[in-house]
This record gives sequence, structure tokens and C-alpha cells, in this order.
Amino acid sequence: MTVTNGVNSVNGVHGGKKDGFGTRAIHVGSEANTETGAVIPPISLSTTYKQEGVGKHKGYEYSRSGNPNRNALEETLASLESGGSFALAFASGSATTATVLQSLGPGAHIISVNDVYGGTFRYMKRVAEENQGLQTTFVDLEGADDAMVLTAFRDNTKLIWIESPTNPTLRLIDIPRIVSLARSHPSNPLVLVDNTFLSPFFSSPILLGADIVVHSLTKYVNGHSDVVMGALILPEHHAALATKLRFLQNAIGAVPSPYDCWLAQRGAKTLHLRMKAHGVNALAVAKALKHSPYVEDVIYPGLASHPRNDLAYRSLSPHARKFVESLPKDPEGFPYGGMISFRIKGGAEEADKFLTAARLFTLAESLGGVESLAELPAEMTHGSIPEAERAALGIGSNLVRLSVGVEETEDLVADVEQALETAVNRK
Ligand code: P1T
Repeated sequence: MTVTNGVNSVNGVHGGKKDGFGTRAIHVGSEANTETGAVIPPISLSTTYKQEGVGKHKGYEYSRSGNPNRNALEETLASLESGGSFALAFASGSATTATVLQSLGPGAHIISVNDVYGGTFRYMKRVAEENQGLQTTFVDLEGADDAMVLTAFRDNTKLIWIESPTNPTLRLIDIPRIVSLARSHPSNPLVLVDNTFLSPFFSSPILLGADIVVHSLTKYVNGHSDVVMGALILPEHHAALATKLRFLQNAIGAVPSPYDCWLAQRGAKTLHLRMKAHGVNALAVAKALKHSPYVEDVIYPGLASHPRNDLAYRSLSPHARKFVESLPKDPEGFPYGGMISFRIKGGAEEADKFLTAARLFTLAESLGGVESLAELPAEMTHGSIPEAERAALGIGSNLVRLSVGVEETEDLVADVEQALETAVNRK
């Protein structure tokens, strides 16, 4: 099977001017159907496509290689991730990770930020290392100085894996600094940013020099907790790498269904609206946690009291900065995505009570949906990380992670306050 569809190029440019983020989210990849006029793209479930003669077709042969809904979603994503030109969708964020790591070839070395999603850690250690011979060195890319980061480089270092902010301790990585270190070393590894936590609305890593951006679309991009899917996006100068990855997308075959692509594209149309609401709500909840006598420590990089709040501001995408600057000045901070982690006073018992006492924050894994979620990383999303490593990262039994949804702000704040009261004060 050959790959029939090429890589998608960005559009959303009119009269030399690029439409804004929200306009692109709604229109790019969603042009009215030329045959029927349907404003919303139909779902194309066919797995195969008629050929007029052998090799003569309308751009589609077999739907693993390409289908109208996946192509349309990829076009939307290439346009939304600023600086992106090529987007490829996969059956999950984890399948995206797997395909990228497989593209590095045998014997490659990876440098990864030390705090990553538990499933990414598991893939690097238990699959790539044990089965594919890829070595990963986990480095504190937030706290280590340049010399310390450079000591991790090897001749065969092919990739640097960044999450920023990290899952779940929300460490912030200075992406341009890591890019310049990568460029300064003879191995010149690719710099990849998993942008799941901030979404293409709050952060544009390609504009900061990243080579590849990865998303679990399961989270903010789809936004409604009803699709598992992933994607990667590359800038124009990585056309050859995009072609290689597209070959692997088809050859490995971890592709999403047309229906899921259609849902994710529908979700992406409101990404800008949802992210603004997630950010405003998260800032309000983070402030309430900061003022609570029942909280030991709150981690939200948008809070002015966060040690890397200036880096958070510098790392805002151009569209997020415009949004933040349009808000009335708040001396306590600015919206910076919807994720918060905090350490509740006490230990596992208080954390467990908080998680079951919350009414609106549902106790569940995942993040980025319209509904608020809360979880205990040590036992849930990061349970696959050995206990000693979790402890070194600060993922203890009283660390609670919140995915702040887009419900009414005051309801969420009241819910967190009552759950804290129940968990710590009325034991
Ligand atoms: O679940 P999946 O679509 O395969 O995506 C994996 C993934 C990749 N990158 C980051 C930063 C992630 O947070 C995830 C998935 N995370 C969760 C399910 C979670 O609750 O943290």
C-alpha cells in the first residue's frame, strides 16, 4: 500500500493575512462540501475507495493510508499549532509517542525531562528500552544548569523529549534554552515538546524552536472526554521528516477512526473558547487553594507566587498573550492553562477524603475535558513510575492533580473549599 495523500500544508491565509486562532479553528479543514453544500463535513466510513483504473483515484485508496476525515482534522491541527505545516493523527497520544520513538532507529539515545506522563515513562523504559534497544536518560531540564544538561548528551542522542508544564508537578522548561543546547552539540538532536497540557492555544513550541510537537488529542483539543487520539505537528523545514513519519503512520497503522477524527475536529472548533474559560477558572481555583489553611503547597505557573511565573509569561503563545493582556490586571497571576497540582495538608487519608468529598471534580484519570476532574497521580496516572523515583520528583501521597473544567467559576471554587474543609478540618 502506498501513501496516497501528501502532507497537509497550512491555510487560513487570506489576502496575505493569516486569520486569527479561533477563525482557523472553525474554518480550516472544514470547508463546505463541494457536492452537497453541507457546512459540516460528512463522516466518511468507507475503508476503501474505487479506482477508475489501476492507480487512478481521487487521492484515497485505503483508509489506513488516508481518509477525508483524518485529512481534514490534520489540516485543522497543522493550522492551529502555530508555526506548523504538517500534522499527522494517531489512534492515541501513546501511539504517537511510539511512532516517533520508532522513527529514531535502533540504538538511539533520548534525553527526556524527568517528570513525564507515566505512560510516556513506561513506553521509554519498558518498551523502547527493553524491546527496541533505545536508551533514555531522564534529566531535570528545569533545574539543571547548561553544563549539567550537556553532560547527558551522547554521540547518538537523537531526541530531547520535553513536557512543559510537566505532568503532574507542572515543572516549567525553558524551551528556547534547551533548543539552543541541542543546536550547540554535535549530535544536534530533535527537540520534541508534548504540548498536551497547554494545548495549541496557550503555547506554540514550534515558534520557540521545537522540531516536533506532540498532543494527546484525548485532552484539550477534543475537549469532551469522548475520544482517545493523538497527533504530531512539524514545521515546514521538516518536510522530509514529515514524509518519514507519514510512512510510519501507515506502515505501523496506529491510526484513528474517521468518526473519532470527526469528533476531534468538532471539538477543536471551540478550543480557543474553552481554553480561555479553563484558564480563568484554574486561576480562580489556584488562588483559593493558595489562601486555604488546608493546603501545604499549590503549583500553578500562572500564579505570581510561582517561582517560574516570568517564564510562564514569556512562553505564552502570541494569541494567549493577547488574551491575557486583554484581562483586567490581577496582581495574583494570569490564566495559564487549566491544570493545577497541590499538596493537601496531611497525607494519603486527607487526599483520599478530598477526592471523594468533591462534588463537581470527578475522581478520574485524564484531563482537558469540559468537566472538572481530580486524581491522585501517585496511585493513578503515575503509578507505573517506581516509588523511589516518584518520591524524588515530589509525587507523594498528598499530591492531588486537578483538571479544572469550564463550569461556573464560583461553583468550582466553592466545591474545592468545601472538599478541603471536609477532608482536613472535619476528619
Ligand atoms: O492517553 P493518550 O491519548 O494515549 O495520551 C497519552 C499522554 C501523552 N502525553 C501527556 C502529557 C498525557 O498527559 C497523556 C495522557 N495522560 C493521562 C491520561 C493523564 O491523566 O495524565
